[in-house]
Amino acid sequence: MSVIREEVLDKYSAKVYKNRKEHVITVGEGNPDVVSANTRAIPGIITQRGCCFAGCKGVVLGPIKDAVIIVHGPIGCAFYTWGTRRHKAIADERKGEKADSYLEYCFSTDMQEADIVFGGEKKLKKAIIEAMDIIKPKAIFICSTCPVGLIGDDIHAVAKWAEEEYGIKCIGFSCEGYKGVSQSAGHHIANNQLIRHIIGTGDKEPVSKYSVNILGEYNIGGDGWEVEKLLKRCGIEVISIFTGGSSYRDIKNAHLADLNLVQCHRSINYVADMMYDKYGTDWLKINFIGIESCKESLRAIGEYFGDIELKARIEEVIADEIGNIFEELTYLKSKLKGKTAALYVGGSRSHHYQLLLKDFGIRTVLAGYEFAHRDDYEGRTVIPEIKPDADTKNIESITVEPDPKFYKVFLSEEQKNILKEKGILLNDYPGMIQDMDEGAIICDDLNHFETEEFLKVLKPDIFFSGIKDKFVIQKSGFLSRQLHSYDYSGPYAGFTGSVIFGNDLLMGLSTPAWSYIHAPWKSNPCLEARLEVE
Ligand code: CFN
Ligand code: HCA
Repeated sequence: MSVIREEVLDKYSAKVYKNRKEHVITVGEGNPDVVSANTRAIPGIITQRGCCFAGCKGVVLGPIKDAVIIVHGPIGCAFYTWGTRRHKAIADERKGEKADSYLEYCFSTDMQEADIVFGGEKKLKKAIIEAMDIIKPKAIFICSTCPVGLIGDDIHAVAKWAEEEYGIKCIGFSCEGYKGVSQSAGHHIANNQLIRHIIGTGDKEPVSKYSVNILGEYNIGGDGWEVEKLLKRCGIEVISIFTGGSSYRDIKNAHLADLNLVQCHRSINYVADMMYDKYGTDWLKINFIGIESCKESLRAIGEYFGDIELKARIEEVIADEIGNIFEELTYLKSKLKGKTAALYVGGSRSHHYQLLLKDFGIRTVLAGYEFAHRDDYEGRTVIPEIKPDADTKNIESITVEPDPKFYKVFLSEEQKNILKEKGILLNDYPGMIQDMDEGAIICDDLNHFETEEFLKVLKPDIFFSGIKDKFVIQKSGFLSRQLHSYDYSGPYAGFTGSVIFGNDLLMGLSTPAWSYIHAPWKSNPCLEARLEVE
């Protein structure tokens, strides 16, 4: 049993210890390594997680720029999901239509006590009438907060009324904060409504030979624009991005793309699976965070389409992008090599960013997710072509998740090779564990106490996380970078983004501010006094 793990957990009561020990593992100590995940956080433990509403409204729907999102509930829920996530967008100037991006606005019914007692549907209708009077959007989304579920307001009936009254798209999202155990439930609810009401309703055919959607890219700090630029350089058309910087009108046409590229699997795998089911659209797990990852992802797309010209173009783009950053990259590597890092983010970045850190020679000593599921830690293989009772019988000990449409399994490398040799399409989704060194710690649903304790024992050079713990970390004398908001920097995706990331780290590590971390009067006297004795 890992000494480090025990050093941190052993301060807990027996009951809490029993729970937390399932969520904290040392890589290489289990066979196979298993992490308990996606379970309810212990009340009062000061988890970093958010709620279902945050996952639906804030994460998946929030970046859609031309939909008015009305938060039906108290004003705080609307305010705290407004503008903090840095999902960027610019208004489109389309022929004959006005520019439309409403991300700067915050729409809410601002429910008061009387609405809770007598019902808030009237107020919601009023908010829609106002939005139609002032803005006239093509789509309105209504997101429920906790009290709405408790008093039973029927947001779906109001949405239906709005569609009939105004001839627009109006969709209700029953994403009350208390549902599920984290943001993750909200992702699922948003995904379901997108496929039910929007995807497939457009008819704008792609113009290029190869077209894709980018799923799970939210354009934080402009990441999505960076990826889109790369793909365009290779001659690949991007039909829609889910949902960074995207518009309701683009998402309508998603079903017309040839392929879905999945960046953040956690938040959007449901759309990928459902689109495969409904439209037969294949999906590829890619990752545009990290230099090696970018190369691999572009090459995988080339392989998927299998066109020699496309593959050659991709190689040219890679060579050119590397050429542009080579000098700076070499310098940054020489400065950052050998540092250690800890990462604690939502549901995919703790993994993706380890790969970028590896590009700079930075080793990860601790990583965890707020709300990921076991497959995000342990990996997943999707075999869309076969059913559970097919050819795989001769492959021993495979675990099958109950899913009627997809055959989701955890497979060893050997097992995968057997299937590949049979010509079966495997969609591999490697988990975080596979990319971590033996002896590194994985901690699911890390809390404030564990953050402070791990800092003391592991002493990483950099701790990547979010706003809730940033200042605790920094005041403890460790560099903290926010991997959610990028601390107002970015983009970090793509080749150029990698260099911006490296520069931000170097700047943070070498600031003279670290020399002021200890109070000067603790080591040197600040006041001088002379005692005169007569
Ligand atoms: S942009 Fe994404 S990449 S969508 Fe998800 S799992 Fe959150 S908002 Mo914060 S930064 Fe984070 Fe991921 Fe996917 Fe962001 S790691 S917690 S819900 N996330
Ligand atoms: C959320 C959004 C968040 C919070 C970031 C943070 C984001 O979980 O509701 O805690 O710093 O990226 O904005 O993850």
